[in-house]
Amino acid sequence: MPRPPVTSETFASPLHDRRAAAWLGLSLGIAFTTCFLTGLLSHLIQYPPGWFAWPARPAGLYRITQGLHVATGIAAVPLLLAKLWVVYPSFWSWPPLRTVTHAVERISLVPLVGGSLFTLFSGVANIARWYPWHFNFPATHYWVAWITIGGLVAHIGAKLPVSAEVIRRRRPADAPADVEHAGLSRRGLLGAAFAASGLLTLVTLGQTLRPLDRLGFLAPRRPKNGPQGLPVNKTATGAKVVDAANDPEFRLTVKGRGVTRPLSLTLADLRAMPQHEAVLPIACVEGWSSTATWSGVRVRDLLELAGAKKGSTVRVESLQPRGAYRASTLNEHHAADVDTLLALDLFGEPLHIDHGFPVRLIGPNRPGVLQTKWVTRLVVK
Ligand SMILES: Nc1nc2c(c(=O)[nH]1)N[C@H]1C(S)=C(S)[C@@H](COP(=O)(O)O)O[C@H]1N2
Ligand SMILES: [Mo]
Repeated sequence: MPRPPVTSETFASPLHDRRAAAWLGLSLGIAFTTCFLTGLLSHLIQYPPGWFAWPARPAGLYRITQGLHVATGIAAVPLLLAKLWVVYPSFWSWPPLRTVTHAVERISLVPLVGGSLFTLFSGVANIARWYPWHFNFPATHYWVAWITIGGLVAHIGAKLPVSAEVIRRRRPADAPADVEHAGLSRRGLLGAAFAASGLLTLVTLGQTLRPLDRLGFLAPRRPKNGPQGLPVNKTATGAKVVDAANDPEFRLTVKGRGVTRPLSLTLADLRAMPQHEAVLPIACVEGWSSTATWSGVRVRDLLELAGAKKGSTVRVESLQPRGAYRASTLNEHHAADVDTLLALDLFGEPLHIDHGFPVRLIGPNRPGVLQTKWVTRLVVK
């Protein structure tokens, strides 16, 4: 085979070295695994298979797991870029495929590198609410994550012995000292990658950690921006519910196979029922979260009034005519929880229309997308 003009030996920088690759690889492995597992959990909660029922307690658990998902994804961006820069000479290694193991290892780089770039880019774009694509984000992000993790498992299998050896060993005495080379040293590169990673994470975490709020200048949602001191993702105008929400004929109905006494209640009827207060966060899948004091009617009280059986699940439907988030389901734990409310008030005042006036669902330990606004119907299964 003729030798190509560019091979791995063309790149002689000491930065492209195995120690840097191993340390970056270890950090990326931890970040990706955490990001994948928390993402998988979020997917299970939103599209639960029969064997899975996400508990209602602890109330703030999803806020933590999803905060971790977004934080580890963001932290991985500078690490991945540094890692690709460190290892790109080996993409030109010659001959391209030496043995079967070498072939498997190299082919697994296609899903690994392609998948990593795709999931990180689409995730960050989603947080920034920028959708430069036409595919369904959650489904594509989810499936590409599996492909990426497949590539990662193969890659770790291939590289673990070498990397573990490199990391365990101290720097050999005869290794070329960094200072001999002009430009960025290997330590400098590693330091810069880790610093960028930490800083990016810190300035984005302001969207979920109140003490970091003032640092959160990269966070698109801040805990206190928005009407009634709470961020809004979908406005009433955007959801096309303004007229229906302000209609004096508004009714909340409770119906379905699981109900013996169907209900149709006015806003005044709801206000006349026992009111309960709960301090609960909105924890958006995009990573921002914010705690608020809500009050309204317990879903379990309504179910009891309607004669629903214990352990019922409930579909909560919005006035919103269209859209993926116009309805959500309460599993038996969420439907029965004392803090799962159809809220009428936020911080002691009637809900702002962008927060779901006249009635919204709020419950413990639920992703923001499942806290349905402008609720008009409960369908008991
Ligand atoms: N009907 C309806 N409810 C909805 C949504 C929606 O698009 N339509 N968006 C959800 C999302 S993604 C989040 S994070 C929360 C945001 O609640 P907030 O606007 O009151 O802060 O509402 C949820 N409820
Ligand atoms: Mo959300």
